[in-house]
Amino acid sequence: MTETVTYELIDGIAVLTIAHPPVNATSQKVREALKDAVLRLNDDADALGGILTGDGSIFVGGADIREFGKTPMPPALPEIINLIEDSAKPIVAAINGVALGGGCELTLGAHARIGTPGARIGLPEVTLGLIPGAGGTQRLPRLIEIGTALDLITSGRQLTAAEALDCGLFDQIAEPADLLASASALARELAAAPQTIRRLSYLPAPQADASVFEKARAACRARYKGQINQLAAVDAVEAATRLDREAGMAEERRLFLSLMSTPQRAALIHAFFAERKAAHVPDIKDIAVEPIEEVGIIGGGTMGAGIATAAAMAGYRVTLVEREEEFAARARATIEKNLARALERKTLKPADHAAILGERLKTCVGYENLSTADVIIEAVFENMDVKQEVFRALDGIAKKGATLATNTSYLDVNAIAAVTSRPEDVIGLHFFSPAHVMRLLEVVVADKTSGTQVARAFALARRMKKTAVRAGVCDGFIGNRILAHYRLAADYMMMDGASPYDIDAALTDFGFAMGPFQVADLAGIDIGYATRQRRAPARHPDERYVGFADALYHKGWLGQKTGRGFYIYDAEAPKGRPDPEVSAMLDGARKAEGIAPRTFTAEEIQDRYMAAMINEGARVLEDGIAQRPSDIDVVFLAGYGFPRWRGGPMQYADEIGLDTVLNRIRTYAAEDAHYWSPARLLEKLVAEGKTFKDLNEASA
Ligand code: 3H9
Repeated sequence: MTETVTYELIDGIAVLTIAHPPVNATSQKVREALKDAVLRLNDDADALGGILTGDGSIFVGGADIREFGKTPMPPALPEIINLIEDSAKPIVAAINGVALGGGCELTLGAHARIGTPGARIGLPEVTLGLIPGAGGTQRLPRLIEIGTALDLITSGRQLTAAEALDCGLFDQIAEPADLLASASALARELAAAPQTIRRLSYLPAPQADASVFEKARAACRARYKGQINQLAAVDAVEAATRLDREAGMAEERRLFLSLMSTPQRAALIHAFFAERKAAHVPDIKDIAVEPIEEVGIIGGGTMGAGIATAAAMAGYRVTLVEREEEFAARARATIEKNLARALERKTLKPADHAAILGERLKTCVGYENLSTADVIIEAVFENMDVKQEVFRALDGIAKKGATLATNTSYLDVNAIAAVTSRPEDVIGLHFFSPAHVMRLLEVVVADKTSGTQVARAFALARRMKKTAVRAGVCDGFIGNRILAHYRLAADYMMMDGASPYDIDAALTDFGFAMGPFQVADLAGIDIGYATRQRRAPARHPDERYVGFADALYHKGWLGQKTGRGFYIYDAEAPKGRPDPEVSAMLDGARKAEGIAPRTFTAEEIQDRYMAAMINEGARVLEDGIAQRPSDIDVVFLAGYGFPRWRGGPMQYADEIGLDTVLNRIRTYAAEDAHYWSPARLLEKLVAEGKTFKDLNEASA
């Protein structure tokens, strides 16, 4: 036996502890060692039974995801779990922390389950494009109510210990200090009455009629549009009701292995690792960060109040400063509303809610209230003069070493830093609205920002449960810069003959949460107008300008907030319906420009939109604005509604082939050589036969 699973006999009970940092994943070494340990338990004349537990704060984080896609190495996890289940001596799972995926399946192979109050359990395989592949779909519905099992397996939702006890997944809950003793007592009880040992996969097949599965399939189709593996999960659970033990297990394995080779599996696992890699910023890895306790926020609009909500929920003391008492009161009311919703959704505990409203949150007037803050985040009007004025004032009152952050979404952070005497402390923290809900945070590192401040920003993000991505300074940083570019592709297609409604439909079919014209209406036609006005002086003379939305702006059709934009919003269609008047205006605009409209298939719309996104993504890399292609993917997954099961734009580019993307760009360049000029990096990668994945792997 190797050291990945230790074997210790305590009072006649063998404690098998999986010790394989960081998450005790069931890698080949662990499977091998578990096999040895279970065989040893059964050979050990002094052992009455066994306990299976995890070392550290995690039970088992699942199968080793890094092994997926490689040649399988025996012994397979299902074999080990069968061995545990078939063990003549009882084995109790002592769940000391999270038990996920294969970890949960290991506990289902055991003969009883005891968890600590902080333990969580679930089968998150669907979030990785898979289904449970080590008996989870066959054993869980034999243990708990089949509807609950279906829900857990198709959603990947994790249960708290209390929920697990409630539904019968846990037999007991024990405090961490008592966990092994309780498990040992239970193992002894089972050893004394072997006829009471439940071997889940041998229990009678669970019963459910076909309508249960049809309903589950319909719900999955609606909720996980485009994804295939949730449907396979339903098939696997249904197999448990229809087939005998061996055939059910074989069907689960077949479905699991067939999903293993799909692009969706590759994309979702790429997304998992990409999110974790985004936190790897080489220049800050050795910097220790002093604890952050107080966060100051300037500006109490939707954004400032959202940031304040998120910071307060993360446990920080928060001081929000407004210009006038009335605005401060309004900001407090917004925060209170946000917190009430969090309470309702159980993402905030009543005690924390009370603490925030009682002492952790202060809304007031006057910058002097920020003199003790460790981090100050400015969220005022998006205008350089206004922001510079705020930073001049902050420079005078902020304590030494405080982080001075701007929440600008595109302005030059260097120019903001330049008005202070401490540019090394100035950084961009670009939150996305609503800031207490959206996961993405772009950490914008200006020329003089110190490593300490970057490290503090990542620490803050971690505590606020944000997905932070390092970005460099340019107009729009990573996300908004790329968005500004591919948004034009949609405008060009619209002017050349595609209706905004067909474009939106093609892109939501691709998997985007919303199409670009739906987004324009949601954000406000006035916002897009202001952006075009701001960019006008810097516009390249060869850039094709589409002023159609300007006409909507001048009519006062500002989108959802006025009930009319590209779409009409009324009682009949609260989510919007096509506007024949907009279509007629478009016909007129095309005629005025002498454009003979042509048709675009949904596929061409998707191809052009994606080619534009990937091309600008490559330029962002070329300019050093993003550290690696996977960081761009993370930005789009966490902040721009990109379908996770496609992995992000750069992963998608690899999937369809960079040469395909480049060929498309070159073809489109015949009609607009300026817009469709290929990124040098894309040309270089194609010439060298490389992919974005190669760049990801090469990056630290
Ligand atoms: C499965 O089980 C299939 C079976 O049904 C059938 C098999 C036949 N493997 O998240 P963290 C790495 S599918 C390999 O920052 P935390 C992670 O990349 C699996 N590596 O920690 C990171 O590395 P790095 C189903 C893994 O404490 C480091 O560990 N299971 C795995 O915030 C720390 O990770 C899941 O889907 C893994 N399974 O959270 C659970 N997991 O430092 C996936 C993590 O180099 N894992 N790593 O960046 C998680 O949800 C979280 O990692 C967990 C810990 C909650 C466990």
